[in-house]
Amino acid sequence: RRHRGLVVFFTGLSGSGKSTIARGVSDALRESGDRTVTLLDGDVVRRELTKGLGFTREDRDTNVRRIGWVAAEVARHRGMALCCPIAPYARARATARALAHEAGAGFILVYVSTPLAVCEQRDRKGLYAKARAGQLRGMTGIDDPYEVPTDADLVLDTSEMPIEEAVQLVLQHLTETGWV
Ligand code: GGZ
Repeated sequence: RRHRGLVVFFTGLSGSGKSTIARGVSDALRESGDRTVTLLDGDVVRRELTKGLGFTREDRDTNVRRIGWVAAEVARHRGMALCCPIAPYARARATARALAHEAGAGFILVYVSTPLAVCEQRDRKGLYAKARAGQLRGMTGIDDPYEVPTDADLVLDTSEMPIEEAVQLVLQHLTETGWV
């Protein structure tokens, strides 16, 4: 069976659970062996692909565009690319969608909608505390925008379910829509 390529694009605040869900989906799909999966992990991307970029609007747009471009190239060759940048701007997300479509691939937008209060409570890297203390400028959700998607294919709030359930819901969506 020859699949069409697919980009699964997770967007949401820092600490919302995007990477953890994407990793879970990636592991499950690799396990089932049906598709080649490329996980464009956030930390790795900013270290290898977009090193040197910061968090201005321009740099975030460049970051998201490069991720979207690589994901589209993966999907052009019938792979499945999972990516999980915050991607706070609707226009940059729309560009990623357009790049996937131009590559003849599908595009699924997963909005990880975990509320700011919960992400801030988790604060795994201490960035929210720094932002509240005025030691970090331009933290998404604190003093930098996050444009809530109006075009999400799936919305998952990890404060309302365990990660495994969020992973299952993504896999279920991919099955129902015929992608796996
Ligand atoms: C948001 C920031 C910031 C600012 C550093 N705002 O929880 P994390 O640590 O691991 O994930 C966040 C990551 C965001 O990078 P992205 O490439 O996903 O962002 S974007 O799509 O907007 O380009 C966070 C850390 O970097 N981080 N400073 N000011 N997140």
